[in-house]
Amino acid sequence: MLKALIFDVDGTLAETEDLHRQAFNRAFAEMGLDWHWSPERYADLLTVMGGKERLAHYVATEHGEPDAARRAQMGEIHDRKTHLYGDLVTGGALPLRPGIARLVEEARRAGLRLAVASTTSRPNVDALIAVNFPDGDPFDVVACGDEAERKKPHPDVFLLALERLGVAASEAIAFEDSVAGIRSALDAGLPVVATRSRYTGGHSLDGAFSAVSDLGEPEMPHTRLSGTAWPGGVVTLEALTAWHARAVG
Ligand code: XBP
Ligand code: MG
Repeated sequence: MLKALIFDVDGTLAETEDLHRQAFNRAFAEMGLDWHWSPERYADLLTVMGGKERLAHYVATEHGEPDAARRAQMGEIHDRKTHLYGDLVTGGALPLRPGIARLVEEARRAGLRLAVASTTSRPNVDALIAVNFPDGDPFDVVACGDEAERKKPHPDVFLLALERLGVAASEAIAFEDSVAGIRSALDAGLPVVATRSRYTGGHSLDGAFSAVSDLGEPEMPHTRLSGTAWPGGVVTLEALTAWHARAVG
């Protein structure tokens, strides 16, 4: 039986990555660094999951192995970036992606358990949820990158979400936007619906049983990319439940 839905955050609940990029650039500027990540550069850097890890990769490849002072500065940059990201999100510039609010509400009404499993830091998830779910946080469980042993593409954060939900992987469906995220969910034993996002245009969505442009709305159907198609171009709880009964039993 389908008992839970588990959503990735960045690129799945909302197109957040460009706000992360802008927040990094603002933090660099505040610290007097002439570093700047263009959208193209950021798309490349997104092959590294985790903002701290992404920054470390950038510094090591562009500015040489960091010394102690630089490492300390990188910690300050990421803390400041998290703060600036929160300001940008709270500034209200970030709606949920098509179909997210609708499917969350359908699932909540049907008594399913809801979780997020993200690489990002907890304050970022809290800010996004507070702005986009003003009537109250609909998620029973939040599992974030800093709480898991290893970040995506390892399955740890999805396994943590399943553990906290108290459901088996065979009783849940995951939603993801990136190749690393899909791998993470699959390795946790979860079936995956992939919704390609702005920064994952070049990512393989292989392994997802269904890949679509987004979850769709009755008045704005999605584009099917591969795998399972959804009636009217809309991923509904009813259709997910029917798929799960057929495919998982
Ligand atoms: C995607 C990520 C995150 C964000 C930045 O997360 O890789 O690291 O880019 O957030 P998701 P932090 O799994 O939700 O797609 O700087 O807080 O790491
Ligand atoms: Mg993502």
